[in-house]
Amino acid sequence: MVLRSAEDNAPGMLNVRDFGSKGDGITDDTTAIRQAAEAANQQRRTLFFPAGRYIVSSGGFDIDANRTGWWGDGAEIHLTHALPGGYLIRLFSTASYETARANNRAALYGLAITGGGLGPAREYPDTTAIMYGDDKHDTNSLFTTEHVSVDGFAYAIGFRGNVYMWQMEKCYIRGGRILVPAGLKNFGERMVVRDSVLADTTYQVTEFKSGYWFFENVSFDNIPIRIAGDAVAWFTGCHFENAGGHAPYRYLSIDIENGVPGEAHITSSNVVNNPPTDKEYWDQPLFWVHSDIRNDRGLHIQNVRMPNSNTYRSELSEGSRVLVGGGGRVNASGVTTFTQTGSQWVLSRYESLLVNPGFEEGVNGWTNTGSSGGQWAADGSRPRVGRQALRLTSTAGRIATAGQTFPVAPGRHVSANVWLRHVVQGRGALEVLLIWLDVAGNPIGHTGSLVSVTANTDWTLRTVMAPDPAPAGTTRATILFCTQAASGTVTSWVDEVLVTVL
Ligand SMILES: [Ca+2]
Repeated sequence: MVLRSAEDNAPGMLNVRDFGSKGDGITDDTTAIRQAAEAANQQRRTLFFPAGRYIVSSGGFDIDANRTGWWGDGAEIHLTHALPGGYLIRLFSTASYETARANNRAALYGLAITGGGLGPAREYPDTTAIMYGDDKHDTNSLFTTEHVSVDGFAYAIGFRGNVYMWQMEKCYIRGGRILVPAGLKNFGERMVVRDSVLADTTYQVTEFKSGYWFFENVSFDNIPIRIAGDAVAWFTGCHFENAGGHAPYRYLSIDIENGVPGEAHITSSNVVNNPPTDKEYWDQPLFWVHSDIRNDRGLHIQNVRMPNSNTYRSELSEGSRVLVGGGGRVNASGVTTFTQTGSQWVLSRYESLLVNPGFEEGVNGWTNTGSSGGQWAADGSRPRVGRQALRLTSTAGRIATAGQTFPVAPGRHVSANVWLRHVVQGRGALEVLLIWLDVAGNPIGHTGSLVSVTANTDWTLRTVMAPDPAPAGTTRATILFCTQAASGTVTSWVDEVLVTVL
């Protein structure tokens, strides 16, 4: 028995130092911790780790949360090398929520679990820091992990077999993916992550393939997330930052697994990017939804804010200023963007407010009422997308136009992505503008030219955004393409007109 001060020992707990562990950062404490953990399990008591750095050289510590738990007070448990295919700590329970009063306390508390260091080159490969559940017990419920940090493992958190009514609170998971396999038993009922930080997996994708996940007040920093199959995830009061930007890494991907698309709800949350550098321009939509658009699974976004500042920009590179890609189901409302740095968004490239936005049905849905002698036609000679584009042709003094009207309320911003091509034999311009309309359909102002193309230009994606929101009295707006020649002949092409009201 080692002499120690009374305050070292929390009431009712076994002290790991009573079994010979040193926690000095040098001594291998593996054997002492195993003996202490076995005694704690037999006596149904919590094992206490006083402050210190406990070195372990092997893993496979199994903790029955119904009988015992590990609590630390500024204690670090450091694994000295990788455990290929293995785990450091596994939590399971031999009693379910129906009988398990013991499970109501935290099974892991106040511990730092450390491995090889941060970054893929240092994290222990094929090694899981904390594994939850097993194949033997249908009773793996009410696990709580609290005030625990993990870093330095390829897999920070793993699940197997059966886990439900599980929660992780006030934890800091840095580096290392979270992997949730398909087919968790009990449907993965009520899996909660609260007031925590998941950070820096450097393009390693954290995956949820089953379970009902509730993330509340969680920061996801530099973490691409994939929700697939039976998994459903709710994100409330969360912060998504800088998940990856380059294909295929996105903030959040909804994917089909075993024929079933995942589902995610992002509510009252922030989405931010660090300022792009040369290497870090965002070239992909932030969210990607691969689902059947006819069912409700997919992505649901409500009250999401994308702030800009000198520190953060919601800005994508030329070529893809799109919030949601992939063609699946998207429901969105209350998405707020800030435009002071010129950032512009289209909500979803598959949710244009226009009829026939790609001219695949000729000019159906479009009008050319502002034309003055210019020609307009659907043209299959060189479409940007699909079989046809719109062609506007003008000679000196003539004007060719095409426009379409869509609903918009006062105070809303209109944003569009559009592909433009322009061939000038002489002198002339293609201009894009918005005309605001009142309830009677009369113009109550226009934006002036938002895009003006005067030089020969092959297909180019342009973002069109009114600098001011729709004025009072607006009920609809017309997006208008206008080609005008001062001399010679000017021909413009337009395709994929994707209009979003923000
Ligand atoms: Ca087309």
